[in-house]
Order: sequence, then C-alpha cells, then structure tokens
Amino acid sequence: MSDFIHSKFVQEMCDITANMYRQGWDERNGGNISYMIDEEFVREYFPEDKFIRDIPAGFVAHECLRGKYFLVTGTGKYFKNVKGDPETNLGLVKISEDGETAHLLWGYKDGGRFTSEFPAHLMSHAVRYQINPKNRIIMHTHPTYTICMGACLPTDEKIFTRKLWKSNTEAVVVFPEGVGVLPCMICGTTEIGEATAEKMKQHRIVTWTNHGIYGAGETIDEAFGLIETVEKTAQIYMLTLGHVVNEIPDEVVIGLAKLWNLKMMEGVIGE
Ligand code: 2HA
Ligand code: ZN
Repeated sequence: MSDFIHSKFVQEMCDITANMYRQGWDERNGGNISYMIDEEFVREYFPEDKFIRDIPAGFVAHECLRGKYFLVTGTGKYFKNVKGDPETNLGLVKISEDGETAHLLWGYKDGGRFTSEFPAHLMSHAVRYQINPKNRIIMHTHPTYTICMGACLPTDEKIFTRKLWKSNTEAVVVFPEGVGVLPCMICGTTEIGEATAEKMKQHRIVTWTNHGIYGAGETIDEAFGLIETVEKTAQIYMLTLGHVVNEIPDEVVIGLAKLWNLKMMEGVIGE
C-alpha cells in the first residue's frame, strides 16, 4: 500500500492548483476544488475507514452523496502552496450516513478544515451526479476576463452565452448548453450554493458576477477545460470590446453545433 500523498488524485490536485495560480486566477486564498473519489480507489490507500477527526459539514448533504469520499482544498489555503504541502492544504473526507458530518481520513494537518464553499460544492455535486453519475469535479476560481465580462454585461445568461459563442468558434463546441449566470451575491451562503446548483441543472459552467466561476466535469481536465475556454473567450471579447468588425455570424455558430451534432442552448442565436 503506498501513501495517499503519492496517489494520482493528490498529484492532479497539486498540478491543477499550481497551474490555475499561474494563470493569475487564484490570488491569496481564492478558488476551491472538490474531487469525488470512488471507494475502490480510496481502499487502495486506506484498507479501512480510520478517521482522524470529524468536521461538521455545515449543512445536510444530499442522500446521493452520503458515504462518498471527497478530496477538497482547505479553507483559507492558497492554491500556490498546495504543491509544496498537500497534506496541510488538502483533506480527504467521507460524508457521514446522515449527511451532517465529514469524517477526515487524511490531510488538513494543521487542524484546518475544508473550504467554506464546500456546502455549495456539495449542492452542485448532487445535481451534476444525478444528471451524470460520472461527474467527479466541482471547481471554483476567479478568472480575470470572465469577471470583467460579467461587469460589462447585463446578468442575462442568453446575452452572456451569445457574446461568447460569437467571439470564438471553439465556444459553442465546448459549451453548447451555454453558461449559467448568477447576479452579484454574498458568497459562502446557502443561497448562493442553492442558486448555483439550480443553474447546474442546465449548465456545467456558472458565472458569479463580480466574483468568478464554477465548473463541473467528469475529470479535472474537463472542468478546467470548460473554465479556460470561457476565460480565453472572455479575454477575446474584452480585448476587442467596442472594436469588433468580424463578429462570428449566426450561421457559423449554428453550423458548428450541427457539425458536431450538439444541442445548443435555446433562445441565444437567431432572435
Ligand atoms: O475560497 O474563492 O469564494 C475562497 C473563495 C471564496
Ligand atoms: Zn471565490
């Protein structure tokens, strides 16, 4: 049995947090990630559940998440520091059978706990998991141009999605279901967690106006790929704002979706 710190799960978290920090998205303690890990993989490192301590979940997790294991970034921790000390900056928890407690198996070595956004993550996990049982990742970060774009547009997901689709031909292909948009809200609350999860019923990406973005995926690559494509496109939009001569025509956006046999979010193009 090798040590969990050398598992691919911890390595993936180290690599992605370092990468996201280098993008300039995760200043100070900005951003958080939760990674659902199947029991069969947990057992490779922990033949039985031996808990270090219990942490109140802060809310009641949905039934479909009870007994599940999550590797989660710690509250107040900096993405830039995860790679150098994963055992302090990350924790592996099991959600209790009543959904009210997180049992700690590994990590948070300094006595810490999971991100304050973990309840919001779990609400989104529950929605995405029920839509797609292969969903494993919820990722939150503060990508600069996405935040700029949200500040320059009405908080309307059809308008936001349309601007993205018409700025970069990759956009409709990567997120044909569009981007969910929330207005400016107080983060760390149940309200924003519920509102995000509600949007996650239709979208794998949800922006928080004046704050950042939530992405979901089966893998770290999928969740990150969604976010980086939104961010790259938002950068194109913001750098060309007020100067565009060659906007992507509606028929090209529709043609791309047809070529790849994708179901587009309705009411975005051609109205
Ligand atoms: O974890 O990003 O939204 C810090 C945050 C809160
Ligand atoms: Zn944030």
